[in-house]
Amino acid sequence: MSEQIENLRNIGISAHIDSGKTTLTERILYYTNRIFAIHEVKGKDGVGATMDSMELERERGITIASAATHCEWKGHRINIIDTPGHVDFTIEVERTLRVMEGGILILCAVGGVQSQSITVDRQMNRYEVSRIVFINKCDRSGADPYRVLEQLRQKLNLNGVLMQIPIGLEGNLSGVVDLVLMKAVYFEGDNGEKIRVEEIPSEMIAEAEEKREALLDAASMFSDELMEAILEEKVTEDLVREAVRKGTVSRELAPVFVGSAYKNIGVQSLLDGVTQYLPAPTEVKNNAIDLDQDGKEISLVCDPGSPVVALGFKLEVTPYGQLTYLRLYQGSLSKGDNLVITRTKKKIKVGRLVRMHADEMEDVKEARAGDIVALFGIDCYSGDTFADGRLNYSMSSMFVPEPVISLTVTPEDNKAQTNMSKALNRFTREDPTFKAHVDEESGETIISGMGELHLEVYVERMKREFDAAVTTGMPQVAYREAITKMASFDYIHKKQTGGSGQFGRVAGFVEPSESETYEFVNLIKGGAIPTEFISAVDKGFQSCFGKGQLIGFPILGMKVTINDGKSHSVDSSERAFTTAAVGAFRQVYMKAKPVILEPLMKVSVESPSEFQGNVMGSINQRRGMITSATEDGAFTVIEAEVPLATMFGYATTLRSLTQGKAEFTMEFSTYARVPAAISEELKTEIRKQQKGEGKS
Ligand SMILES: Nc1nc2c(ncn2[C@@H]2O[C@H](COP(=O)(O)OP(=O)(O)OP(=O)(O)O)[C@@H](O)[C@H]2O)c(=O)[nH]1
Ligand SMILES: [Mg+2]
Repeated sequence: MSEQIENLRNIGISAHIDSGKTTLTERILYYTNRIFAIHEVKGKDGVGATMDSMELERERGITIASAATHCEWKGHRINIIDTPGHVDFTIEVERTLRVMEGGILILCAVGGVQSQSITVDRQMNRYEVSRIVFINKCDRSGADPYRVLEQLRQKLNLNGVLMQIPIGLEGNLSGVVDLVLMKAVYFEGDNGEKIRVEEIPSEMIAEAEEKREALLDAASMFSDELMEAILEEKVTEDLVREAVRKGTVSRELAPVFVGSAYKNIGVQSLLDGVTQYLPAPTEVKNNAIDLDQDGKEISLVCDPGSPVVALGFKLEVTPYGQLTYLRLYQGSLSKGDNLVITRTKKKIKVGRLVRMHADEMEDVKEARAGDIVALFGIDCYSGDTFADGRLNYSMSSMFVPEPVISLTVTPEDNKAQTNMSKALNRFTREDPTFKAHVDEESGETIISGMGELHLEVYVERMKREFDAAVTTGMPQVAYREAITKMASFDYIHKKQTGGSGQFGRVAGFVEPSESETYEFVNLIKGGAIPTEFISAVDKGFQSCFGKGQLIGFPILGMKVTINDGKSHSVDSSERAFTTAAVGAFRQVYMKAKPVILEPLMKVSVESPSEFQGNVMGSINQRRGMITSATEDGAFTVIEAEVPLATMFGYATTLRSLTQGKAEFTMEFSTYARVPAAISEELKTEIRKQQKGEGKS
């Protein structure tokens, strides 16, 4: 097989929950001879799909951690990462799409564009990922790929164009018509491995011609040659493919394939699509910033001969050492090479270099620009840039959402305590959206993350993989505080205890700010506070932001301006000014009328229309605001914004309200002010809790 970069494809497989990502990947591995039998997600044989290798994944039939593999198809090498659909594990999608130039966006032929399809599409846009679309589950009753295509255009604003149409639908799905070849393709044998190409069934010819025309129309926008050929009726297969490829690589066109992964229909055509239309690593732009040139942006050159630049996008801590997934942007890597981690300037030696196949490692001697590999036994953080010692380059990392929910975990005995620390150490290293800390006042360990499922999975893994018996408290919402008014401060810190004393005065004002973070403005003139102490003042204020005085939660969006102060030639010090700032903060904060903010979640419920009333009622009860309700056949999709605090246990409620026939997803939308009435209750409740914790 050719090792040329032009024949390499890096693809992420992303989609809404349960749309068939892992099932599709299993087929891909089978047809490319990476595995020799197909096992289903939650299949009767109990083996489970290759990519869902974690015990919990197999039991629950969901993907939790993304997994990488690679295969060969018609002279191309394809690196694949299968990602989870549950939004609680969204960081896995984020870091995958950060490093892949191509993606397969799967849509369910029945569900169409669902809430997570929209999220994933947004992530693909964020990292400029070229995509092809697979409309899966065309075998299910209610399948309607044409409706899904319409949604793709309307809801995702993608220029979707059918490359194929299905032959039969639902139970009668038997193959696809390839609109480039204008042939019918059937997938036969026990596992759809035998491909039979035939003339298009006569009753489908008219439809196929109409759809091909639409394809040619769309493709010709990207090729004058094709446009001419259409006029002269001299269209060739190559001309069409080249045009579609151009449109796909520039992300102006999204070729759409149809089929059923489960029934083994259409997967090989999709693989052809991956190699034919998605970009090679050389065809996309990637940048780094040069820290030696004031952060100037540098275009990386996907060339094995250039000095190495690579991004560590995912970590796994194994009992034998850390596994670091790397995307190599330029240069070549071999065992024994030296690299430098830009953040720490630490020099590392490449020991074991491996390629991943789900949970297995395959040693390789060398990796080249464009490739995805893993290093073994290197100590670093997720998002670190690795470079040849001659370069001081850093690559922008990925977007990491903040946790919205937390939970106390209490080990049952000393052994559990030790094991829990080990587990938390590992999980927080691997997953930047999962955090753990010990509360200073109560001494309890608190874990926080993206949702109930996220935390539940880690607690379960602590028990299973680390033998850490723990009990958990009630889930707690990650509230925030924010001030609503401008207020001024003027605070003197003075202390005289023998020897040299402490003195510092800071004056200024605080005000609400648009930006979510802490802002500090220095308007001191004439050295009222000497320059060398300004950063100490800044530090003092900043240290207060983690804990507001209202309910003890972090503060969002506050600007601190200092405009006056005083120092003492002997008694002033950095420490004195930091303490003064903390005092000033305490003096001013409540005057600035703080309020409580709570996370609002974007909730999407898909339910049979007959239960629409029940679902809406349940959302209203939860202080939710319904933003839309769309009836689509027998199903209704209800979108709403609901406070996270009211959503605990919603899965159970929804099940009982809809006879288990509805599903919902939820993701963080924004922070919003808690209504006054509830705010009072909440204050009392949280204070009570904090006191209670203090005692225990
Ligand atoms: N009828 C039908 N079922 C399918 C098809 N593809 C997948 N499924 C089923 O849908 C369910 C979910 O499949 P998965 O492959 O786990 O879906 P996923 O997208 O990987 O799910 P997550 O990783 O948890 O988001 C399984 O029960 C599959 O057997 C298909 O083409 N047709
Ligand atoms: Mg999966």
